[in-house]
Amino acid sequence: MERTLVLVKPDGVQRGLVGEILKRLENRGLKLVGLKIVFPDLSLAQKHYAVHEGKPFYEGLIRYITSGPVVAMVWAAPEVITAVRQTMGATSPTEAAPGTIRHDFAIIRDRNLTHASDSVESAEAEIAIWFQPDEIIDWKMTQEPWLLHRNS
Ligand code: FUP
Repeated sequence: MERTLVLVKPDGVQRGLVGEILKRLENRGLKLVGLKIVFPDLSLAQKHYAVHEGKPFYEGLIRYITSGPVVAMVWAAPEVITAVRQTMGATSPTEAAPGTIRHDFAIIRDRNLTHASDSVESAEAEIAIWFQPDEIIDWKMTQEPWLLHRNS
């Protein structure tokens, strides 16, 4: 099943929004298969944001993600990457649709609360950066037939 990495960034943790963000993802029927709190060091941050190295905003982004604890999660579902990014909303909160997390709880791009993987390849690479394989728990969700079974 498709998986994605979600981070509640230091602003989300400091503002007490972990439960709210987790609840919104649970409400969609996604399956939580990994969860931990991490205070990212420079090396972890650099690995995570390697694709942005050299860009004008890179140094600030590294300072932001290493400024406090982050809650890292892995979620699984069909099309979970698209579903989670839809629930997060656009990168800039003022461009995010009403009802999305970034619209509802943030106002500037530099404090946009969350990270979510943007492709299958980046999801698998990012999960490997943040989690050991034995920290991912596959389990059967009892409500799965009511969420995922197709009619044909
Ligand atoms: P997203 O996929 O929505 O997290 O956004 P991006 O991968 O494009 O950007 C990663 C992070 O870099 C975003 F959370 C915000 C930050 N960023 C900037 O600070 N300035 C920019 O010009 C672009 C992105």
